[in-house]
Amino acid sequence: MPEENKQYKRILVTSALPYANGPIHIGHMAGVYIPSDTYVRYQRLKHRDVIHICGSDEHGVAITMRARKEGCTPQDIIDKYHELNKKAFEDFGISFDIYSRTSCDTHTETASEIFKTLYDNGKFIEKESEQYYDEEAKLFLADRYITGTCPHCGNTNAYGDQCEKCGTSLEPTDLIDPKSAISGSKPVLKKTKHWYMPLDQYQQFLEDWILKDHKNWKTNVYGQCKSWLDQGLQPRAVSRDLDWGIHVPVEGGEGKVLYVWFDAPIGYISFTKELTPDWEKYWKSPDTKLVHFIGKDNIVFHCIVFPAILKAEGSYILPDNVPANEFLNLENDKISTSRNWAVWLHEYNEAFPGKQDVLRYVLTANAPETKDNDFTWKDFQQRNNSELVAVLGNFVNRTLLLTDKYFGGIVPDGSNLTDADKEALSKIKEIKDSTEASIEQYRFREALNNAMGLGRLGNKYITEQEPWKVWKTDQERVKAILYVNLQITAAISTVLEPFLPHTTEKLRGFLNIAKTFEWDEIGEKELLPAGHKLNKSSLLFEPITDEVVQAQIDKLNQTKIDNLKNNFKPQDPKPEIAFEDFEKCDIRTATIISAEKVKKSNKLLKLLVDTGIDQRTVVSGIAEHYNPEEIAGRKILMIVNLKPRKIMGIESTGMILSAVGADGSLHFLNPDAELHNGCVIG
Ligand code: B3M
Ligand code: ZN
Repeated sequence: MPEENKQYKRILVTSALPYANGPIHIGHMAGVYIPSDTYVRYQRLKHRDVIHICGSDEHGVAITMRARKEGCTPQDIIDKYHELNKKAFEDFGISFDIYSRTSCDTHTETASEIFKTLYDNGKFIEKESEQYYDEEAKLFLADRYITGTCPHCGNTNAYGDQCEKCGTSLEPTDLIDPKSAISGSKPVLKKTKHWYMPLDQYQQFLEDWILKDHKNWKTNVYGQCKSWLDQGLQPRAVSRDLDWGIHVPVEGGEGKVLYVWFDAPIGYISFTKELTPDWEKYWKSPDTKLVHFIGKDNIVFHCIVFPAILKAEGSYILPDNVPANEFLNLENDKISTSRNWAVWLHEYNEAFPGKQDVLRYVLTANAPETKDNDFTWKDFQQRNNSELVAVLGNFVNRTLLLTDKYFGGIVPDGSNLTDADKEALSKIKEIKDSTEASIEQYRFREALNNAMGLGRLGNKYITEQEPWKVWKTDQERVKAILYVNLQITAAISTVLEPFLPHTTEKLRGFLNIAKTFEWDEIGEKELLPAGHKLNKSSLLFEPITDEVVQAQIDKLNQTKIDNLKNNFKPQDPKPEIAFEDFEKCDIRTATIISAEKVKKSNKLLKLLVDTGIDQRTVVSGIAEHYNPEEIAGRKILMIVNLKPRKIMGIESTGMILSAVGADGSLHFLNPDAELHNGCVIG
């Protein structure tokens, strides 16, 4: 292990447990699961004792809310999404050593045991507080089950923990006219007892452990921890008045469950128990390196709350690193499960069979490692076509095809190497070492770019050496050239395995090698000896067409329209007017005679309209909704007595009436019978 890791004998890697209340999307993959899988695959190549733990997080209000929304039970929800997500990860090639679920018995026992140990050792404080209670449904209300008016912006659909309109975080008692989302009744405040983790008592320990001993953590993680610590830690409830979750295993715990963020991280321990009888070797030995892969919204739970719980329990190790990523956006908009604004992993697997590595590549190359980043389908296509196909795939394909064509697929003799050949070969070690260093520091974007240096090296070398030309005059020389290319190709089949596991497996098949090369031997010794027989090869990557990408963009645009339609709320009515005010408006039936675009404007059309009274010019903001060639002859309604206005230098003498749909589309209005132009609308 590199210098800073020398004291560790094994590595315990955990990936955040996805809530089993919805599918996995590309934000989860970029933030957590691709980096963690890349890291673990590399550690396996180094023959380290490493295990990768994950599973479904199946408690918490998010699941009961989804069940209510879908009209089924929480058990139905977790069964559905646990299986869906487990399969999506498998199909994508995320190589967990175990993917379990927090509804399993081992977890219930483990979480209960840890809670009971802390309770028996007096580590909790017990406090009584007032919570909203629904007397009709006979249950206490979790924050998200209380709605009311936001005191800051007047939004009448604010939740007990947050107003999603103005973003203010709220306490349930802040809401005006609170209502139960269960029964609709007005909830009452009722006393209830809960157990609290006194995080304030671990302030000094956490300051020393994080701020002094872990200055090497990523700045986004270190910074968030510091701001939490600077604010001063407060006691945090570790139980809830809910019926879905792990029941509180102590006296007075009836009708109460463990807070989901108390139980979920303990899932890492429970699942390790399920994986191996040697679980304590991983969780209780100081020569284990524990690494939590998570998204930034989970930093406080993995760096402050869970370590405090384990510190209080006293027998577990704490994480060596928590390399949390920031968030990934989609086409410049926040990924959102509730708005269905996402690329779902299981749908990607279906739409792009055999192209899992393309998404792995793009989400690593574009990973939000230090700041939020954006995924676009155009970038997906561009990186596939200009990096995977044009560089890596092109180099490997030319090497293998030429070896087959000139030497019958046998690795040629590499004894007569020139300085240029030796120079190229010497770069392999440099590239492998830089890839290793970046992975060890959790810099996967940089590591991938370093590893892709092998493709760039090979492409540059083969283009400079031009074996297809040299073959005409010096076939001996071509042996050395292709020998060098094959050594670079062999290195690719291992150094890129952590990033592109499906592709490198396919490549090893072409090279006719049963397994990866020894990581530490790459760049140090010959990988493919002269005389080795290659198999027939095919393309590693195919170009992605505009049509394929447009279909995905159209799908997202349709989602946007569906969201607008499903969440349509009419504008508030305008202030009241007298009938006489309306009577001043002279509205007539009319017909558009001709239409043309207004120069330098993409919104305006210049129309010639027959109002039955006269023919007149009207400038109208309908260019994004109607094609000028298609609307001549269209019947419309028009206000004919508005004062003329100059718009883009054109005098406009009237206004067409139209309705804007929920999806922003614009529609002319016209009567339900054929009428002359000039009929009065009243
Ligand atoms: N279920 C994921 C989330 O906050 C949460 C992670 C638990 S890891 C122990 O979306
Ligand atoms: Zn608000």
